[in-house]
Amino acid sequence: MTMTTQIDAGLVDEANQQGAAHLQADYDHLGAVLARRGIDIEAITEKARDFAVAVPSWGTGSGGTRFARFPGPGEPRNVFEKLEDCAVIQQLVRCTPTVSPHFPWDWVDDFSELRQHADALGLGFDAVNSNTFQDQPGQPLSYKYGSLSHTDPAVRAQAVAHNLECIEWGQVLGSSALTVWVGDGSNFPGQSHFQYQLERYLESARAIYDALPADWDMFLEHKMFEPAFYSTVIQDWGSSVLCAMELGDRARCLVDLGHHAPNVNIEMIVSRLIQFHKLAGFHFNDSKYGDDDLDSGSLHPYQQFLIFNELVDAEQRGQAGFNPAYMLDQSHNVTDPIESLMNSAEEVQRSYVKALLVDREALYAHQEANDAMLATNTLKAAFNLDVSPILAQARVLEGGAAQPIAVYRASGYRCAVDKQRPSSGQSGSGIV
Ligand code: LRH
Ligand code: MN
Repeated sequence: MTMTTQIDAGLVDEANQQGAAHLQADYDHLGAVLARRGIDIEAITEKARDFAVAVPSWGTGSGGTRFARFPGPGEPRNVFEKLEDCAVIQQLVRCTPTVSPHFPWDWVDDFSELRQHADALGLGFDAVNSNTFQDQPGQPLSYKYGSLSHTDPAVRAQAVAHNLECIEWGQVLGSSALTVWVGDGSNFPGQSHFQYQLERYLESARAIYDALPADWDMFLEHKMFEPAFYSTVIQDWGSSVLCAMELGDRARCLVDLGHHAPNVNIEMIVSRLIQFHKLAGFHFNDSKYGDDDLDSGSLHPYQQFLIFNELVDAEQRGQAGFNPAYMLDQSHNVTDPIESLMNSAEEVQRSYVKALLVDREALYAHQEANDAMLATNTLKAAFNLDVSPILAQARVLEGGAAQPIAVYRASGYRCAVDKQRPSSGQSGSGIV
């Protein structure tokens, strides 16, 4: 089936042609630098071409906060249009072949039709996300006081039933994992009994786990706070890994970078989860204060690199049970979501490629010798390299754009969809 492209392929080729000589010069220069370090740039570029990170369907619209949401032009009005925007991202950056859907935001009455639409756009589906943190119109029981851990067994049963439905819809889409994030918690000391609440959560999570198809995994997503502001049932990786161990091998922990207190050593959490075969994957984003859902690598590129340093180390050590799912989870309040998602996918790919350039033998030797200075400088020697030529070359070799944002802007795609998609005019507030 020929894949429908959203942007005129001629425009992409023309732009790549214009920059080809400069890209080749930069690529050859970087190749010479890497060769001096005994690294074959072609081998690294091959790895970059295989790298993939999923796009969150909910990231294609303008995001907002509890104060306000300012819709941008040409917002997608349904999941079909969200997929068309995801296809633009994939056409230009070539490292986002899958989309992570969120239900019921992406609910449709015919999921095989949705799958066909994605197939035609050359897209697949990554982990599906359930939602028991909002009440839907006509929903019998409210999640105001929680969902999987609610004191009322009827509310818990309703939340479990929703998760089982998400699995059914995900199976039609060809997904093989369910991400479960619950906002359950409390706002006052004494409001909840911590142990009883977690026991109720585990009883519900068990019911979901036992209903998983044989080839499916369950991703538990921890979060320090919000919407609960005193305690959260799955508040940190400790609570998450204890529950994942309690449930079984196919329950693992998803690390959303923004769900940790400032300055938490996330790369060490990642190392722990890898060691105990409990790393599910990531929701990449960046943050300065809370769960800001800012663009990946926009504030803490070194932390993101250090996380990939742990991931590449595990990959190269052939760590058992290591196959993390990489996904973005961001809220685009002031930028064009397509531009932010393209940029963020590249920044995550950049962290991976830089981590591939770490001289691990030298690093291990410095660690064994307790030579802290040379050990940390071995990491910096990789991080300080500008790998942009490798990322651009990988995109061009995969049929994408050397300069995605420049081509996207030249295409006028946003103006075109703005005409096709009359705005809802609803500003309102909230993340989507
Ligand atoms: C919670 C979260 C979760 C999603 C939601 C959109 O903060 O990170 O992954 O369900 O954002
Ligand atoms: Mn998340």
